[in-house]
Amino acid sequence: MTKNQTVLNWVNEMAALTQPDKILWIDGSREQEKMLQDEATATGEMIPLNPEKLPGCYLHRSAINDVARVEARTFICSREKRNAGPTNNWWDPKEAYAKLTELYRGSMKGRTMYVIPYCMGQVGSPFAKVGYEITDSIYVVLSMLIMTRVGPEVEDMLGDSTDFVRGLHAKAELSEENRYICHFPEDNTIWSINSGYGGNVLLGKKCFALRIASYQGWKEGWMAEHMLILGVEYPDGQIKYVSAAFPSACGKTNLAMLVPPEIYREKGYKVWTVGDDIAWLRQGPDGRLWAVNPENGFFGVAPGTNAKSNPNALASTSRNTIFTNVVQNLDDNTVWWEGMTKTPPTNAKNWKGEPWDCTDGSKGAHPNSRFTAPAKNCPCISSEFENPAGVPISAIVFGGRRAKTAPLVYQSKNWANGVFVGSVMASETTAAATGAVGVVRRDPMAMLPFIGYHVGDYFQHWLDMGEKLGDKAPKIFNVNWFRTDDEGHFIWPGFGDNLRVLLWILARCEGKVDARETAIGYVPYAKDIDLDGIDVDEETLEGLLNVDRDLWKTEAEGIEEFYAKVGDPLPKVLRAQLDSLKAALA
Ligand code: GTP
Ligand code: SPV
Ligand code: MN
Repeated sequence: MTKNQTVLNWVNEMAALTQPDKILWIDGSREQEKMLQDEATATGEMIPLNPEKLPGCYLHRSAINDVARVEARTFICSREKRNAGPTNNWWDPKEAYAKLTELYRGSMKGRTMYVIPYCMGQVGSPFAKVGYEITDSIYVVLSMLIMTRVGPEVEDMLGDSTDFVRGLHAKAELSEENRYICHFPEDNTIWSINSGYGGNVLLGKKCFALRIASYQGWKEGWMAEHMLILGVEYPDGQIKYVSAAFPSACGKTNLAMLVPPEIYREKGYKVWTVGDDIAWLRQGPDGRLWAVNPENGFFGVAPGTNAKSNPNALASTSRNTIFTNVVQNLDDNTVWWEGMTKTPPTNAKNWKGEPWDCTDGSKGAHPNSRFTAPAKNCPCISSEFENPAGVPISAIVFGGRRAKTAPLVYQSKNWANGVFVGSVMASETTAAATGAVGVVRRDPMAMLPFIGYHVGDYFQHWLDMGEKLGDKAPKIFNVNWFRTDDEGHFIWPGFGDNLRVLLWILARCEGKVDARETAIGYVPYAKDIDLDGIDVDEETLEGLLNVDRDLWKTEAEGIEEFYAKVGDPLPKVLRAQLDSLKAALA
């Protein structure tokens, strides 16, 4: 247990409020983890899986009304309303604290309060930051042990500093009406109540590493982004790093763990995973942009993950993994989800724990069912994963799910134009958050639900970072793996074949390949994307690269509307970018 008086005072204060029977300080030891696994097994909160086939693995079922992030109940409680901006729900911090205080009061009676000291980033790294999460959920403790770095070294790193994020989580009654995920950026504080699921409660993840950290990065001159980080290794051994921002359930984990197509593997190409969801980026001593993955595990989407689409993710889940809301195969006590194999198990329970055999057409696993797997399980984890200095970024890639409009890939004209491209991203919504699925919405930099301050200030911060980086700034691109044909089928094969696009991107960064200038930016010549070994002909590729003037005119109207919503704080530079786009389309 820490000697840090600020931590101790805060924990005492939260304990006085929530009134737990016991307080347990989490120390990161295997013994303590085992004790908690056994206790959660005894209560049924965690179901141990087949120890031969899935050693150290557990299944957890969340409450049926609690299966995804709840954006409508997520608040930025800045002192001034203006600072939450038009894309966040704002709540006056005094009112939020008052309301939630009443909800927390006595909520841990009869329960144990766990206090988790954790570090986002490599302990001791200049990027790293300490958080404490108080929770009454063993599931949260066991998940945080996988997703973050926990242990006495974290408390040593903090010393007697007061610079840590204070996270309070209580399951309470899991009531939907009283579910609140509140962020107090000016107080380094997160209060979450009445949920037990994923991004609502693993407070190191979206709440700290994106919402609070984006605010800290703005104040301190660095960036917290919803980005994967990967390294492409060339046959000569050289490795180039790319970070990519796609909205939730739009392919970050898959791209981060990409397996090169066979003909590339034979030549010696490899892809290494540094991170699959979050990147913290700052200018390094050499003037370039460097990135670390602040997480220590993957909280990945289960459905669709299989030995062909993402063998590395599947391998990552082979041991010491928690599965949430997937199918339990009762024949051998393993797990299953849609898209894992062709044939569902016949003797099984669905994600709700009901007998299930798929004959009624219902889904066995929830569409947002997930695995929580240690990063070190990943066969393609980068040798730089633990490097406290991070990796230098050559290219930043934005992308989303667009059935039409966005071409397979294009390059922005310069940093400011790249910030424009990121700021006007749009994507179809997915099951990762509650609400309608498949609706196109603006999702700037894939950060719409994660920016902890005013979106206009956030855009300005991106522009300022570009000024600082100057000619050492990464090049900015946009990709879309999700264009569909008239029958609604994806045209581009995606997954491993996305390497073909990454190689064009990296070739552009080194000035090794030409491109065609269009109204929206530089688009590849079809001949420059290698189609060897796939079932896509050059004509189809031309189609995928097409920039449709009419669709883009409609797009420009959508951007206009979104920018109007951003209001006055919208940087003039971006307004000018929109005007030149319109002029180029006219
Ligand atoms: P979060 O963890 O929610 O942030 O999601 P993510 O961005 O990591 O998405 P993930 O890689 O888990 O992919 C989500 C879904 O998109 C899965 O069903 C994948 O099978 C599908 N997907 C990923 N990459 C591709 C691709 O290149 N093409 C197609 N068609 N689908 C893809
Ligand atoms: C996402 O929704 O982008 C996720 C899952 O990565 S969650 O942790 O629930 O936010
Ligand atoms: Mn995510």
